[in-house]
Amino acid sequence: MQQLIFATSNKGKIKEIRAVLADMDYQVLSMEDAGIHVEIDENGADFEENARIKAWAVHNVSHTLVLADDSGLEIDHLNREPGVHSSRYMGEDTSYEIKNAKILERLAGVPMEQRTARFVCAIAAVFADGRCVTVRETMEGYIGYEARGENGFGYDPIFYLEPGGLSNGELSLEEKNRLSHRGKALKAMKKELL
Ligand code: ITT
Repeated sequence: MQQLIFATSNKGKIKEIRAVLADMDYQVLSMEDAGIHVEIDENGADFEENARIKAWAVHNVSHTLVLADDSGLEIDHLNREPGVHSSRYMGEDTSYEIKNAKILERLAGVPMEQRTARFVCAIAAVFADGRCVTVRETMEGYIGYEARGENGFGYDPIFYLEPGGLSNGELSLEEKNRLSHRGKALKAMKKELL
């Protein structure tokens, strides 16, 4: 079986990635599995550039097929914050309980039609021969009025596909992968890997 390295240290992402790529003829290794520890400076201007920075940083060490995901949440009422800074928003070590509560507080009193938001996911692949491909997908939805659900990770409990519907934190792994930015980007990337 061929191997690919997915350049992420986010355990929530790797769980979703493994589920979508399960039917492919690839063993998916995290950076930890591959024994690769590189400092990556995610200083790109957008999601695509950051995904490429991560994939190249690992490919330059492994010289094998490497994929990387750069993703985040854009909230229209907050000028698309936290955006590319989603994991750094309020500090990397701040819990998502606190980050999500802060976002709900910043949106207090904002009516539903102005609470639009989207998750964005760019995935870059660098092949063994140095060829590079990037795909990008989004999941459009709303920031709700409360955090709900224990599934998923990060901002999932406050993100709702439809007003009054389930939060991403209430979706099963399969359901989230069917609808999400990452699930859709992975499906697009699968075509590039075939
Ligand atoms: P790696 O760089 O190691 O992959 P990271 O968590 O730092 O891990 P990013 O720089 O791409 O990854 O930041 C993505 C952040 O956006 C992530 O930490 C979450 O806060 C948020 N995010 C992205 N996708 C999400 C999802 O499906 N559900 C909830 N939050 C998500």
